[in-house]
Amino acid sequence: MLDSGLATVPVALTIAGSDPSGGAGLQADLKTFHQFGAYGMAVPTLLTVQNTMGIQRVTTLEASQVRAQLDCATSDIRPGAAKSGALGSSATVAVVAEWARATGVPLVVDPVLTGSDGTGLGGSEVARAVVDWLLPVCALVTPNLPEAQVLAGMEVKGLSSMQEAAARIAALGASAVLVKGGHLRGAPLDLLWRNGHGEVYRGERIETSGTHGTGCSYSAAVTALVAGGDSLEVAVAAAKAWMTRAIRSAPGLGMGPGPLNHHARVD
Ligand code: PXL
Repeated sequence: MLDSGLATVPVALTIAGSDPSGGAGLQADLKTFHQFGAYGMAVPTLLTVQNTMGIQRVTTLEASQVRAQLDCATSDIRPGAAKSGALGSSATVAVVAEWARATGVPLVVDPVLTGSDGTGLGGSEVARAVVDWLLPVCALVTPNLPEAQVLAGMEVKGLSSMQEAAARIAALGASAVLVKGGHLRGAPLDLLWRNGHGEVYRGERIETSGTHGTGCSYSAAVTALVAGGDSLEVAVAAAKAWMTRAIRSAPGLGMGPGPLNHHARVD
């Protein structure tokens, strides 16, 4: 049946890499979409061989294969919002940027320049392409602190430098910037920057090693909520509250830094 455009459920799409251990990448995104009540779609860009102890191998799909998946799936079912994760090549970054521009689907960009174990997921050429092509078309970019430092070209170590970095990243073309302060000492705070104005979201520090896939899941939660019609401000607040619960109740799986609890309650 043709998509009537009168979907009764929010539809969210992830364009990301596969983590067969299920804690990060598109597997984490789909679990998060589901938990937030969205119908999830997933276009893989690369396949990793990994578990909680690290990434052993990365196989990047052809950009033309990613384009064909995107066109085929989304010309049938149009997502209300999409997110991108690890894209693997500058050619795939170009495909995703072109798709977002042509369709107008709001795109949340997780830059995945440095992850909890970002080995082999990007590189400077991919990072350049994300800045040049993806930031200008995105609805939101969600760098962690090390990524904000790379994107803004400055040291970031507290709220005032987070604000400065967010303004610089917005000047690169991003409509909105969520700088995630999880790498700060003390209580983590995140900064949502848009229209020259910042909103601070405070969280609590949880001492745990169960943080595999936090970046993926956070941006996926925001994407699911935006797909359902929430504003970025509301989406970030609800996503952050869920992240805190999901990290606190991490199931303790695996021998390395384990996944969070995707079943955690949504407000
Ligand atoms: O968190 C960054 C990330 C993104 N995508 C995939 C990953 C990871 C980190 O492990 O595996 C597929």
